[in-house]
Amino acid sequence: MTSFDSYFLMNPDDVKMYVREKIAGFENTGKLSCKEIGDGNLNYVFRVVDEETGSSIIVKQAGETARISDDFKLSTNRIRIESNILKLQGELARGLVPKVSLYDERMNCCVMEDLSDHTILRTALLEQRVFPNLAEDLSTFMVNTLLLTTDVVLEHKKKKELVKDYINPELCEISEDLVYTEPFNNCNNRNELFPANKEWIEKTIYGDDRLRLEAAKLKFAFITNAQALVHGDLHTGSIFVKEDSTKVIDPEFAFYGPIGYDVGNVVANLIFAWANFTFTGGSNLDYRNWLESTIAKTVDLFTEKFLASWQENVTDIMAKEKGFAQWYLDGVLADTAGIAGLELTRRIVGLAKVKDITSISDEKSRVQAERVCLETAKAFILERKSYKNGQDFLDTLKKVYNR
Ligand code: SR1
Ligand code: MG
Repeated sequence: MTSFDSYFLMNPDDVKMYVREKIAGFENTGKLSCKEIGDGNLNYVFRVVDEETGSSIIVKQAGETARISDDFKLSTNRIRIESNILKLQGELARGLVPKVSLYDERMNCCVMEDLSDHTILRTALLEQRVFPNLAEDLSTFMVNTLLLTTDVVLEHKKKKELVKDYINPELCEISEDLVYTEPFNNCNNRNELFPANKEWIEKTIYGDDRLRLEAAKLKFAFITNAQALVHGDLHTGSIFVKEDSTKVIDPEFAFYGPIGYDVGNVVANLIFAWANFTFTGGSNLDYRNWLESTIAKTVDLFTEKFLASWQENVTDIMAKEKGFAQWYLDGVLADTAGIAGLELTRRIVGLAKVKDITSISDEKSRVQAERVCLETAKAFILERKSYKNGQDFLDTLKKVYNR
């Protein structure tokens, strides 16, 4: 009989036993099936189905290294962070994250709602599917989980407690390396440049002193600006969608960091979907129009809801000074632009790629897609203080594309 009293990495048979032992409703069932379905870079995700009733559940377990590479030795504590923050985000942004039913600190796993009736947003966008509520849902998720965890809203000692609870040094180090460092100098030899773009990237990215200086400034803001409890990895692979529902998953990179880290990741990854559409000869104009308006609307609705929530929820007396909300928001939008630029850069230059770009099979088209994303990224990083609304982001993208 397997004991779940001390940690080991489970296989699907272990997970079936685990679920029978731990989860009410699954104890006496005659037939369970279990499959590892994870496609993320870090953890193992098992889907367990009761074949008699059709009920299903997800078990997510952390290994001591990253799933994609044993190079990354990681604390299994990330599952505690993920379980806790999903509960908190579930309170702040109702209906927009999966429900967690169990966190097991010995087995370093958690059990949560199965969202198999949803699709990963990145996959759905590559299929050119439209989700009318996406900008509404993502902007609500970001405003509620971000502004409401800042110290302009929370009592300051409570906020500092949260900063302590969500210290996440190893996963932050991954972002410090993969997002803020390696794409600008290949210092750890982990970058992978598309061969036909190698020389161009070496000159345009590694060879640009001004760009590297701005990336350095953004890096130390990421490390020191404990502004809000950010998701920390809010790309389109961390979002599940179906027609009338959006669920944000995988917050294991959560920590107290800049609000723009989440907003910038969303913007950049929607731009990757745009690049895929544009450079694979996409002709569905309804989809393109929806995608472009979603990029702009996500920023604009974020801004609108942020200012409305500010009026309603801010408690700090100095934060209520006239002009302070707009000054704070301008900083968030500048970070959003800078971080969107960093994300666009690192997913093309660095280790962790995105399918939107790697699946472009025609060499010339992929070269062009990468160059448009990287030139857009540079403008976002270098001119970040000039981005004030969603159209500003689209204008840069279109200007670069039409050059
Ligand atoms: C070693 S982890 C590589 C990337 O996958 C995660 O989803 C994060 O984006 C991280 O940077
Ligand atoms: Mg993930």
